[in-house]
Amino acid sequence: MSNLYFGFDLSTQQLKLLVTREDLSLHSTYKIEFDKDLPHYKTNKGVYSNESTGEIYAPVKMWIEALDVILANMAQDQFPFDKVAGISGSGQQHGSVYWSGDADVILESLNPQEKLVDQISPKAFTLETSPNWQDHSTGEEISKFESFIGGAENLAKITGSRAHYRFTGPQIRKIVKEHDDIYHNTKRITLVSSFLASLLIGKVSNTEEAEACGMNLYDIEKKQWNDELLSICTITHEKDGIKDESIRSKAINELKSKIGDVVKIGYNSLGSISPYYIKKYGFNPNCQIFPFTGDNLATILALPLNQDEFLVSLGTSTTVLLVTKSYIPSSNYHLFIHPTIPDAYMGMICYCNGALAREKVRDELNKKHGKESGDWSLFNELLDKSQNFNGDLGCYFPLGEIVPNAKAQTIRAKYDFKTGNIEIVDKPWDVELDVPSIVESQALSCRARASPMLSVKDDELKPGLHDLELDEKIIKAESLNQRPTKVFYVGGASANKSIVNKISEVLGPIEGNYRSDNANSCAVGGAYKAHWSNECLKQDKFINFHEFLTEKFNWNDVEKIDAKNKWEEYLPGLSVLNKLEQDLVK
Ligand code: XUL
Repeated sequence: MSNLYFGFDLSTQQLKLLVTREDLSLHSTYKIEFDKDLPHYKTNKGVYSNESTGEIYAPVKMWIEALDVILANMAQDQFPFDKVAGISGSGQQHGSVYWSGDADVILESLNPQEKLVDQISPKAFTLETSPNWQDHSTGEEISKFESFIGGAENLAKITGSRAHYRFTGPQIRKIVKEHDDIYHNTKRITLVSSFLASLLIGKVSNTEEAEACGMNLYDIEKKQWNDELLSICTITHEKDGIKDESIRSKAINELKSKIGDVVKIGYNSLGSISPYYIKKYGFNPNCQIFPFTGDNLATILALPLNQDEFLVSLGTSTTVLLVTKSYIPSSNYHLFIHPTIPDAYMGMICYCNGALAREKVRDELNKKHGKESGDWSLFNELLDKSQNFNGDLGCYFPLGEIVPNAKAQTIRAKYDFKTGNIEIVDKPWDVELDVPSIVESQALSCRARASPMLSVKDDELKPGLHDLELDEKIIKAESLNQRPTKVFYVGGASANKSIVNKISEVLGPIEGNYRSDNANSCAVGGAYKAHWSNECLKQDKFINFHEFLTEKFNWNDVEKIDAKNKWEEYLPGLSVLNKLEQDLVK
């Protein structure tokens, strides 16, 4: 039997483990759903929430128990643990875990006769919960991060992102503010991904470099922690009123020792699997644990995603991920260092209003026509019929939106093809018009906002194309003139052919659109990362990740979408989007 590779995915609602073979084929999948399989933690969708403060957090103990249970289930299936050559994986991004001074000793001396959870928790932690990426309680902290460092744009320039509630730096600052004692008693702080890696190597692991970009603390270009941001994080910045330089540098050094050095991008292993798992489950002592990364970062490793290609995840929210070689940061999106390609970055745009907003239109349509609310047939029929762009667009935000940063609202506009005029339509129009309009508007927003991350190939500007101003930032016509080479669709709504077809027409990639059925892409990405790293170690050289994946990738796993390319037809839509967004209530 060939080597096997593990890809873990510690996400909000479950711990998933996917096992792949040498030819990248799937060997098996295991999962523990927190609410259902570990009901004694009484989580709701994997978390606890405090509505009055906006706090959302998860019990760390539950994650350890999930690892116990998943491995025990595999042992029951007589899983061939001795064949596992490498393990990697990912965690929900930004969440942090607070380890006590006892953690390393506890992790190093685990007794295989006992469960992990009883030995590790609570003694190895100073805080029993981990702030979750859905948390909204750090309003004060994010405003300090941005204003002290010279604005959102400057923070994005240094760290790849403006300040966000969920980012680890602002979350740590809140803990320093509210629980100074807990903070000082904390020996190490890891992210969720490095927490899971720590359990497997039997010592507290440093954080992987791509994942460190989700903290608002790491200087991407200088490839080091940014001291000024560390001082903001520890409430010792000059603008916090701390004049004494020695207090500041002491605080910066204290935080540096807690967060540790980052694990630079590469194929090196964090270490072999801890003896606990060798003795308890029969893992091979040579099984290597490779750095764990963030879930979005692992997702791009599941497909042979090249520069200028988009991965559009159509989940509850819409997320656009792409690989770019140019570091052009903006407060409109996120940039992370690429987890396996040293000179590349991952761009990410997150929208709140994805599936939910489309479902709202679908339900109104069905109500009008006496159809059942969850039925997509009429919505899809109208979408398929809408052959040409008719100039109607809207912003459909049943929830407050991240990009553009705006309150919950719906506004619509019409484009006059004869005069070029754009008119904001005050009253709702027929819901039938909303069907193409919502999908086209969502796609145009992705297209406009992702365009600065594309490389400039075509310098002949299309007529009628000019600069846009979105989110108080200029997007140059030269960027808007570019289109992606390929687009891959994943996530729940990617199963809806009509929606994918329409988005494909608007995005208009040069080499076509593909759909992947794989609902486990971040776990797959983790397994591929382990496999690639192990291969590099074996050959003792850096193998190009993209070539590695392209060579082995089974293109039968993705479906080619047969959509028309209407990129050019939608050029006027960019101006309509611009006008609409200027009219939004912020
Ligand atoms: C990304 C983010 C979410 C989590 C989900 O910035 O916060 O996508 O990673 O697990």
